[in-house]
Amino acid sequence: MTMAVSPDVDEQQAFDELIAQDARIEPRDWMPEAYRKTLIRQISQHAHSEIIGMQPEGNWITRAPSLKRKAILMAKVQDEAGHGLYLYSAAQTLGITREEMTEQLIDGTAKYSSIFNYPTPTWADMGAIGWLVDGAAIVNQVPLCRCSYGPYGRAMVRVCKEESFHQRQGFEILLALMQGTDAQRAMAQDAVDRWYWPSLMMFGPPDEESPNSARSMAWKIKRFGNDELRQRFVGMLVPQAEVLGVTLPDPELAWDDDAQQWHTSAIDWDEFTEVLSGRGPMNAVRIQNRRTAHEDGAWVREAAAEYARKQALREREVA
Ligand code: FAQ
Repeated sequence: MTMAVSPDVDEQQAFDELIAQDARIEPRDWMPEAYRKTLIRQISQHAHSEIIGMQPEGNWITRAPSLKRKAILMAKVQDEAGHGLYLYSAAQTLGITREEMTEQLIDGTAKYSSIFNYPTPTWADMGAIGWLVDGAAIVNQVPLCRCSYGPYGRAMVRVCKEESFHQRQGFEILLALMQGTDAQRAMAQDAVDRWYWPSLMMFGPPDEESPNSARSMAWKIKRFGNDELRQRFVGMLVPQAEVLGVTLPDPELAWDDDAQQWHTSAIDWDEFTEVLSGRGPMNAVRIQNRRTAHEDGAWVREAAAEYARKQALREREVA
């Protein structure tokens, strides 16, 4: 006599096999509810980060020092809007609507990257964001191109190509400033001093305090832990800082040959917790701006819905 196998057991087994084979899970495949929830959480937070991330640089579009710099900065900020839209679309394939995600962002309940809650008082901040923030984003996101969930992994391929251009443009802004006057060099160093530690926090809490890492790695959503990626990032920055002639603001930073890793000073995780709790320097401004933009765009959504309604009516009349 054969035992009846519940469909869920078969489905779970098929899912586990796909993960074990490093194959992709696609939107119509069965997936455990917790896998779906984790992906919605991570992808929507990532999308919100891109959208909120337009604000610190958007602040400098009208004040870029030349037409060329302005055109480049506009293109970069537009790319960020594009990344947000791919990512919202990827999250939508998991059953959440764009409206729900937007609501969570503007009512302040959704998380987005801590890094975008810091101000951008000088032009050198555009260089530091490109070099450090996009640099961290690349180190974090290249492994996500191999994420087990198809739509997210595929979106990441294009996003990473664009982040790579973003990082180079930031590096080049800093290089130009470092080759300039004393005041320009000081401005570049000051921006690096302000963005360095927050960029290390982008990778998330230390592994032993990261509640999601182990499961996300077992599901092959994340491929590496937060600390390993943070280490890789520091290793990438050290030689680049030398080329730029800037100093990374960590007197203890050194290669530890025994541990085969970078030794750094302690990261101020209290600051990270404060920013995540909504008490960073710019949290309130970022959300308020996003809410205002959403309200100002209401007429566009209404017009589009009305157009779609009329089109559907016309099609029904023709049929
Ligand atoms: N900020 O258990 P884990 C960019 C939260 S895009 C805020 O380690 P997980 C492009 C985390 O959500 C930057 N929250 O979590 C650009 C979780 O909270 P929850 C965004 C953070 O998911 C450049 C809790 O802490 N990139 O820069 C942060 O396994 C320039 C516990 O953490 C992505 O989103 C943080 N830094 O690992 C745009 C990449 N870190 O949800 C404009 C995709 C952690 O349980 C200009 N995401 N949290 O309540 C990821 O790789 C992961 O989600 C991590 C966190 C690594 C961020």
